[in-house]
Amino acid sequence: MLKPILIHPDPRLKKAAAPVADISDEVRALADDMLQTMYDAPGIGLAAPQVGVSRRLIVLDCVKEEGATPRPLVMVNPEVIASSDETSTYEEGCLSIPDIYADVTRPAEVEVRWMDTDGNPQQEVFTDLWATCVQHEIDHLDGKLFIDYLGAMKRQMITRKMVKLKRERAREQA
Ligand code: GNR
Ligand code: NI
Repeated sequence: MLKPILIHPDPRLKKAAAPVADISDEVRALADDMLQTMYDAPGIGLAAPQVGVSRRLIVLDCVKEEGATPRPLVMVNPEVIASSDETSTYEEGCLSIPDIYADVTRPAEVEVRWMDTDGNPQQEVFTDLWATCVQHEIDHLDGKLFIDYLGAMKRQMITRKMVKLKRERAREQA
């Protein structure tokens, strides 16, 4: 089932999410809905707070080449346990901030620990777009958006644009 994606500014996107206490069928169903919503958007990642659920759950699939085998990853309670000193800069976007893109510099490699939907602990080193995306998603769990890395002026300009977009969308709804 597709879930509506919250658009910035929204207090639910600014709140730190609580850990998932136990991996239930409800959590697995939410992860399935999030993957479907992410692919439909289309996006390469999605965090539970973006669909209004304040829990530490993210999904991602950064395989981009047309025809390549997809790699859907579901991470419960993900944590960055190590980051490289080397950084990389990517032009980031966010499904909660549509049609806005900006360069963000982050550690080039991160080691992430998480729980899969079978309750098994997992750990992996991510590089390139995967590293950027997993850090972007974990930021969502801490109530942080990529525009928080930009200067105050740029951020304010983007926020104003989003307020306008939301107003227009609300008007279309009515
Ligand atoms: O679809 C997305 N693309 C993207 C591009 C560069 C860096 C991060 C991302 S994540 C984003 C989907 C999203 O908003 N996830 O929270
Ligand atoms: Ni995002």
